[in-house]
Amino acid sequence: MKISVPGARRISTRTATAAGLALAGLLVTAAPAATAAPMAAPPTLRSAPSAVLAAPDIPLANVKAHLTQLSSIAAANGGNRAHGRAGYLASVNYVKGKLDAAGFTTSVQQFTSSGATGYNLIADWPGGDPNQVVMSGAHLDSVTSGAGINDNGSGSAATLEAALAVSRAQLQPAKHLRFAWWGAEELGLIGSKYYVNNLPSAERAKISGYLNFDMIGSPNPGYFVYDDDPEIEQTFKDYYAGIGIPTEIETEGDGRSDHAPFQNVGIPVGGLFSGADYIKTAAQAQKWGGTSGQAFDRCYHASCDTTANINDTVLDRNSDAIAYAVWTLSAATTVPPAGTVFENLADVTVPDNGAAITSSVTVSGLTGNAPPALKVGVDIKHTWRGDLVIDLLAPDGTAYRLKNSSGSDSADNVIATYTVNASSEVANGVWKLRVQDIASSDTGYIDSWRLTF
Ligand code: DTR
Ligand code: CA
Ligand code: ZN
Ligand code: ZN
Repeated sequence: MKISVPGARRISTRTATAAGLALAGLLVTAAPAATAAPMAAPPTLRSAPSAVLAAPDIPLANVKAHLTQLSSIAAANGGNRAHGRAGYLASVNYVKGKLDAAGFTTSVQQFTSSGATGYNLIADWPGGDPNQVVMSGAHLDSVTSGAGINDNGSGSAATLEAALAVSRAQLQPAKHLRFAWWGAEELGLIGSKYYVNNLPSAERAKISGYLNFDMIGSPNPGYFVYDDDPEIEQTFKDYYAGIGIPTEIETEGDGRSDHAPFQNVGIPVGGLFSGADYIKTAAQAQKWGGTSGQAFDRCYHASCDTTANINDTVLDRNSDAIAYAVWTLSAATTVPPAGTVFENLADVTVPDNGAAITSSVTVSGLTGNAPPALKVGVDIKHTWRGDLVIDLLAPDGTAYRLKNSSGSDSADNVIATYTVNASSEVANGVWKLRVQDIASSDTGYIDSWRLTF
């Protein structure tokens, strides 16, 4: 489809291939006064899911510091963190304190089980679509025989650190993030059952997925992914494929941890597991290392489930996988059709050693946020390009630096394509290219520039 707009060069349809899909994108141009002709919706074949805002690496040291704290709490409270014992409530208060300090909205839900008061800790990260809640959880209680560092300090600490990473990043995901630490899992999923049973159906319907992390640091580790919701499963598999670690489907877990109550009411679930009392096979030892013929965790539900009962590598990898899943699953799911281009062909003079000027492009007809790899093509004719500072301004005014000045760069012209992670920006709106010449005696102008979504 050719679109010509007064004052602009004829435009040919751009055909972009994305992940083997040929999507006929559209090149829409806007001369200064013109507004692009209404754009026929480009084919909306679902291209390969775009990458998402890069999740951070979760520092293993931070996760282990939480484990040390949980270990100390157990030591100071009769040697465990079990339901109904002082060590459990102390664990809740530790985790809650970290979350409150990080800006989460926390609440403690009480329930009674086996004659003792139990506690669920729920933490909401402000923002995101309240009708699309991505929830992550781990049981915080141990058995009475020990400190429960792998079962389930590992899941609790990694989930806590992922939440703190959200705060450090001041993440503004499209979907709402909620985190939970469950009580009395060891008595039969009591806390998570209580939460789900007391969640109104309208609130349940808002949970787009629940991710469960119970035993993710096992000393003789396996890399198991829950095989429940396909999208969640694939998300975890993508992460591990990205770091070259083979995974297996988790087969012993249905009903055996806190994802079960969510699954039982139709909420999509997923999660990670590094193994408990089952025995690692020779084939598993071949691909994962460790010891065949030995349990994944020989201290399962035993007093030796201490800070020494952790494999750092699996804990680190699983912690990073949690962050990846939280970032990925909470990102905007509507991405503009690949290959849609908006362009401004008007020449704009750049004042020599003067004020910055801008050239605008009005983006419309797209949905959701801009992609994490927004292409910004610039064509600036200017002698001694080292004079130039170039920024992209999003519709909300956020500036993304494309090029710094460089006194030594005496070459002419800036004809380049920059990639900007604009996934936190709404796609539609007036985007601007800002150019400033910060040194005298060389001059030039913006010839054209474009955005490719
Ligand atoms: N029931 C969990 C340990 C456990 C055993 N199998 C699985 C499978 C998936 C997650 C957890 C587990 C506990 O003792 O806390
Ligand atoms: Ca890490
Ligand atoms: Zn257990
Ligand atoms: Zn557990």
